[in-house]
Amino acid sequence: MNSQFSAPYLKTLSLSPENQESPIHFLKHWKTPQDYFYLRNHFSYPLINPQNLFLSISGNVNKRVEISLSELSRFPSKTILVPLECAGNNRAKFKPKVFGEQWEEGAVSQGKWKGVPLKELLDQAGLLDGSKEAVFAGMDFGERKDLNESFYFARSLPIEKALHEDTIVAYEYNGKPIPYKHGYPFRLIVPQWYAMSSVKWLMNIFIIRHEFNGPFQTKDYVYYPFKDSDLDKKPVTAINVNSTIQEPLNYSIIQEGLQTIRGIAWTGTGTINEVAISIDHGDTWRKATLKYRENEKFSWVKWHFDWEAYKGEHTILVRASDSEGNMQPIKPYWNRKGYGYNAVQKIKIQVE
Ligand SMILES: Nc1nc2c(c(=O)[nH]1)N[C@H]1C(S)=C(S)[C@@H](COP(=O)(O)O)O[C@H]1N2
Ligand SMILES: [Mo]
Repeated sequence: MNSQFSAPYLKTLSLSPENQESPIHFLKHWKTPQDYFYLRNHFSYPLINPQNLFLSISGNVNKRVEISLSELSRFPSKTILVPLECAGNNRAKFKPKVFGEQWEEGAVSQGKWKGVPLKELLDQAGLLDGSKEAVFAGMDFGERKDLNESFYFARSLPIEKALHEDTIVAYEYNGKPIPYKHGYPFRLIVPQWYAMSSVKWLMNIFIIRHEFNGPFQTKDYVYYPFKDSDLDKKPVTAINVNSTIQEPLNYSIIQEGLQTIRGIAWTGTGTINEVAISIDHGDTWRKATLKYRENEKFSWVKWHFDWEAYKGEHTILVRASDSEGNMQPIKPYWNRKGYGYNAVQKIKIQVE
């Protein structure tokens, strides 16, 4: 083997269950190759019976529906470029520190998901009056030590979000069947929301007339603003506006003269409309140049900023804002379980 052709690896946090970050500074493409897509799992991987690839819809519906993989691929489909970001991305940066997987900035990746709008499938089943939420259960399950009980990984969506035209049941990723570790054969894709909603190995959809109270809905993926009380809690839903620097690397030594600072930015609702850089700890900001992916409303944007680097130690800050008027804050919004981190990213570099 010629080492010239070696490729990046994922960054391992744990192996059972498997949690690995993307090598984010290598993600220069619009579509993350599956080998570099971050992995986030609550349980060990489910066993999948290739003879029995069905998705069921039941509950508050006119008739129970079972759909096979080949039937699903005959429905009208859409293909969308969607970033998935773990709600715990950057958790390691909260101060005071919070418990949970200590993700740095690599729990985000994006690619092309092809699938059928969930609405089409729900229409087949026929929603009955009073349908309030759709619950999505994966094939993976295991014990929750905190509750002394076993659960499937299950999440719900309000019925309006379930019926949104871009909420899809995906069966392909980047033009191929979804990779096993990312949810083969069926995966719910919920654009604009943190990725806990995008249930992998989707097996059952239940339509319910009340609010779902599974532990991944009501214990986890909830913002708790206070350390010692549950006061003012609220569910984790849409992605917060965010950005990251891919080049140069934190604590790298670079040459003086013209240098390009690069990265990506993305948001939940709306689109990115500005990315700004500060070299003076946030006193002044200068606009970076943005590159959008045409005809893809959810895609991250690529940004770059040409900088005349001068000798010394510098801190580079990046801050994105979106069309809904949201801007990355200087300080993160601290919450007990460490979700939704989106404070401005900082790197330190030395210029020689
Ligand atoms: N069935 C199932 N779906 C799941 C999860 C899981 O553990 N089981 N994890 C969720 C979370 S928290 C995230 S961030 C994404 C991770 O998707 P990936 O492993 O394809 O990157 O899947 C979501 N869907
Ligand atoms: Mo996540």
